[in-house]
Amino acid sequence: MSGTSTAAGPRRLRTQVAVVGAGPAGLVLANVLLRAGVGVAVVERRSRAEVERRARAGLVEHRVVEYLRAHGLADRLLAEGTRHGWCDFLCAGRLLRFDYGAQSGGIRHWVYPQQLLVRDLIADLGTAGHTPEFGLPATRVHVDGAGPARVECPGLDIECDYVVGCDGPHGITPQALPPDTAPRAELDERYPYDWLTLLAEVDRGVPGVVYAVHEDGFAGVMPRTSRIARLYLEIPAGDATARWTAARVHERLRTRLVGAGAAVPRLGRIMETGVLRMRSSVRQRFQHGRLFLAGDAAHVLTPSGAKGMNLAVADAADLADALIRRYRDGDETHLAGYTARRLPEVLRTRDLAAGFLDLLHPQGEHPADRRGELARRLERLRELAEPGAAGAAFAHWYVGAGPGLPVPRRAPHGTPHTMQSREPRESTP
Ligand code: RFL
Repeated sequence: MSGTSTAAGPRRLRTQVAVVGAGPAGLVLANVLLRAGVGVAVVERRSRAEVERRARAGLVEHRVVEYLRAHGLADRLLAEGTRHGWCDFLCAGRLLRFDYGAQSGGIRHWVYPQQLLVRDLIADLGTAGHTPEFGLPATRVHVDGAGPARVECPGLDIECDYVVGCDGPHGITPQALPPDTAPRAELDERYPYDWLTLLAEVDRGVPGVVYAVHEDGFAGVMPRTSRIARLYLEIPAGDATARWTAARVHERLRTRLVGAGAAVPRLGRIMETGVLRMRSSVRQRFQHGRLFLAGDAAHVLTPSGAKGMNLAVADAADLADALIRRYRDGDETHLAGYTARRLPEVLRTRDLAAGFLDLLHPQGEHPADRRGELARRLERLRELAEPGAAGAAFAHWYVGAGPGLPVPRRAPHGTPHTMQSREPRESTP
């Protein structure tokens, strides 16, 4: 597929499903649809190099890994990722080890950086002959009226049966939904916490996630690779990144982490710094006619539960199943029920992530007030870390031990059902 315009106007392409955005949601959806014989075209506004180095998530749920494995999309993740089953809580000078792998009955999640998963999924699409079109932003989406749906890009018009918006909250597709799908006020929440987020080289691998609940503010250390970790530091509301020099970051991390005795790695080069202003936002509906939203385009959560990427893949899995049923059986009821199936899980995840976020931040304007609250936080963290109902429930949620994601039915001979494939077809008017 090429996005070059001609003197005669934009080139046209006809396919079954147009996917806007090559993040985890769009790439999983495209791979699964193609494997089932559904025609797909993916457009992505960033370059391939940019997409493949966009470091964000790192914890991949058990059910997501199983889903990717079932589709032959997890080979490198399984070979190079690591399974994780515990984290440390630091609070009031105490270290509590939470063995959530044991509390979930032996199920663990995986550490594998998002940009590596994205790289693998792009390579898988390439092997199938469907490399996304990079550097090509969708500029308009038409889903109303008779005739095929359309995605407009500079120099290219895609005609399709369905458009799936996987372009994040600031993409073009959320804007194409009517106002009554926008998040209600109570589902569009700004939490009173700002985190500095850093990607840094470390002198040794981080063996498990560390959550430090400290009167000076929250700090977190997340494993990524043997030489790289993601770090979070709560900072005063509205504080700018520029005020956080490497020296100040090191000093704050030492105060919040080392004091409680956790084995914290020595930081080397800081590769990336940003500020996350904690918020969550969930749309009322994730669909309108022939347009469906998946992942961050439909809902943004705080990173406290490490669920954004996992939900994005879960949305993609649900939509892939519904679209495959539509093309295989001509049955549109599953597509119609997409929001009704996905919204409850998204809302539950939002609430659990927000509750966990609150737990990590003792309230109070001054360190002395927050110090007074640490004993209560320690009690609640202990409830989680010690074997019991609260810990088991959290553990199951955290590792993604719930019901598996829908894997399309297989034909009797063991290969996925295929349906009449309509490969992208290009024409120049
Ligand atoms: P993405 O990954 O943002 O991909 C959207 C893609 O759409 C493209 N795009 C367009 N393409 C064409 N035309 C247009 N008009 C377009 N507009 C945008 C963009 O360039 C982009 O490539 O969305 P997706 O696929 O929904 O995936 C969501 C996840 O990326 C996100 O939820 C997670 O990264 C959240 N998150 C975490 N999730 C986890 O499950 N586990 C974690 O441990 C975790 N840690 C994190 C995180 C997010 C973070 N940040 C930076 C917000 C840690 C951090 C620091």
